[in-house]
Amino acid sequence: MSADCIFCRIITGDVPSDLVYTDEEMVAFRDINPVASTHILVVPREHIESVPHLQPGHEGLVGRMVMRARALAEDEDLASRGYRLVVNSGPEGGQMVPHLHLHLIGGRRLKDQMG
Ligand code: DGP
Repeated sequence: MSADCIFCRIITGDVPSDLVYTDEEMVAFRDINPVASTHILVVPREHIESVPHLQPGHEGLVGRMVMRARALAEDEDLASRGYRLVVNSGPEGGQMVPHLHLHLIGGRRLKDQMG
């Protein structure tokens, strides 16, 4: 928990969000600035800043975040249509919120955006 972190404040409920999933180790909520009809963020409860801050022992968490994104994509009827999972990391990776998160984006044909 980091008091000045917007995602930590969403996790504690201090800041409202459109939650779509919650369990003991992660939450998922709709992005405030969606870029497609489905844009969900899968966020660990633990305040991990970014990919370089992952430690040995986080492998299972990261795997379960991906599997949760897959389940949410199924809930959103995206499994056969396709979707994108994105992790931005650090300033040059386009990360705006320094709390690790996985974007699930889908519902339209996405452009090639490899930089
Ligand atoms: P990134 O650039 O990968 O760090 O993406 C951060 C995303 O977080 C961005 O798409 C907008 C979203 N976001 C930022 N603040 C809030 C908030 O207060 N609520 C919600 N639901 N999303 C937020």
